[in-house]
Amino acid sequence: MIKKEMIAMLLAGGQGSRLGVLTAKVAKPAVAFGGKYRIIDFPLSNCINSGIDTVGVLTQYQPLRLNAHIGIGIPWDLDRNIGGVTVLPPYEKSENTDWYTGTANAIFQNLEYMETYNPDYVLILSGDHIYKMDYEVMLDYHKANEADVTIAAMPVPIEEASRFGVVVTDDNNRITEFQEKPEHPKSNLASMGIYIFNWKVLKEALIKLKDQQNCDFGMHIIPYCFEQGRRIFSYEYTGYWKDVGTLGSYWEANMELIDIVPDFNLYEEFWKIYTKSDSLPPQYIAGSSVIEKSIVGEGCTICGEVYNSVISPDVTIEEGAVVKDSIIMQGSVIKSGTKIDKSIIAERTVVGKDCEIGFGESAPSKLSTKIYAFDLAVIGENSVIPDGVKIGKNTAISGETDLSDYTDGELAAGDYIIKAGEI
Ligand code: ADQ
Ligand code: ADP
Repeated sequence: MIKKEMIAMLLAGGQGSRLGVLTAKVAKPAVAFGGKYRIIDFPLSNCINSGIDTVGVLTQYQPLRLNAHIGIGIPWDLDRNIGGVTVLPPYEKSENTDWYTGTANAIFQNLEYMETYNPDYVLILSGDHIYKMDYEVMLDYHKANEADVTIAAMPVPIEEASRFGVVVTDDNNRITEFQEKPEHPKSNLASMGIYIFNWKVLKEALIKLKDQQNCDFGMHIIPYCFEQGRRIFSYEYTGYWKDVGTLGSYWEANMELIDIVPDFNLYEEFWKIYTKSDSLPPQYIAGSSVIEKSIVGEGCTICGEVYNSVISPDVTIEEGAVVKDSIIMQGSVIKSGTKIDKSIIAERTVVGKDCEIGFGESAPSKLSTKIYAFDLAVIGENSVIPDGVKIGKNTAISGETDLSDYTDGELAAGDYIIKAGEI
């Protein structure tokens, strides 16, 4: 194999349980985003835009859609014989066929893969963040500091800092302390979960901690590197970065795309976001339609009204339907007379005629308030919502639920349905 200066390892196996019904059937990195993309497109595009041509993608939870999406990496120009993108599921190795137990354990189980490229540096990435970053600039910074480890970090509101790894730095940006999701954060500089390691340092740490249960970067590898007195630096980033980890942040990040001057711009020529997309006919906008401030994907047929919304490809919105402040994913059909407000409708869902989704007072939620307390109505993929059904705010319908003859009480635990006429 050809030697590579830096390879990337993209962690894409987490469940993303906080996205609720959206990740019931797919891994979080494969969730649709921005009308055309899937979340993993952002780190993958960053890699290719940064000149990194060798990327291992570590999958685990519900990998099918992710595998189908990545394929052999053609959209990202990663379909090469040397390097390119390699999907690394836990069960496809000759030995050590265990499931990945933690992020660092997942990387450890792929030592051989990394070894083949004999890299000087390994870049560790998360598959579930929306941002643009030139990793080459981060590498230059890493080299200039003669660092062993560089952690990308950004300031966050202090009250949110305990969701993250938190770094404390000296005047030279050398990290003097690292706290993983601390109850009482000592700083508001949050680790973005993006690390550059000198390969030798990473390898030594992974082997040393190989018997550590659930070996994790934030919990174990970084603290171990401190113990060893390694030079660990913070690379401060101040651009747009979003861990779309909750339904609220996922919805917000989508909505931010349709601002007139979006904080996160999908239209920049010099930093393209690549994705695999189906070959679809052009969108058709009928005379009866009204569309305001929205993203509308290819292959859509819009006959109704759409305001402030992100509409993925191949969606049909029939005449008399009104969609507002919502995300409608690929292949869904919204039938005539239906009104949808502040909702997320996952892929290939059919919402029948004269439904009302996302209206009324907040439902007394039987769902985890941590996940659903955003006043959003969320419908999982492949659902069939019969004519005339009303589904209130703070409500989730799990995917593939055929509600055509539902009666109250027949739904899976945690779902909350408001029957027609109940609001
Ligand atoms: P978390 O956000 O908790 O913290 P974590 O659950 O460690 O992130 O997952 C990181 C990435 O690895 C995700 O993309 C996830 O999908 C993937 N992943 C998780 N388990 C995996 C497994 N077993 N196999 C393959 N992939 C897996 C981390 C850091 C914090 C930092 C935040 C920033 O630990 O210090 O602040 O990221 O978001
Ligand atoms: P997710 O990133 O969606 O939470 P996981 O299911 O892998 O994906 O969970 C990662 C970690 O984040 C878990 O330890 C979980 O307990 C924790 N977590 C869950 N909800 C929240 C939240 N609202 N804020 C911070 N951390 C959370």
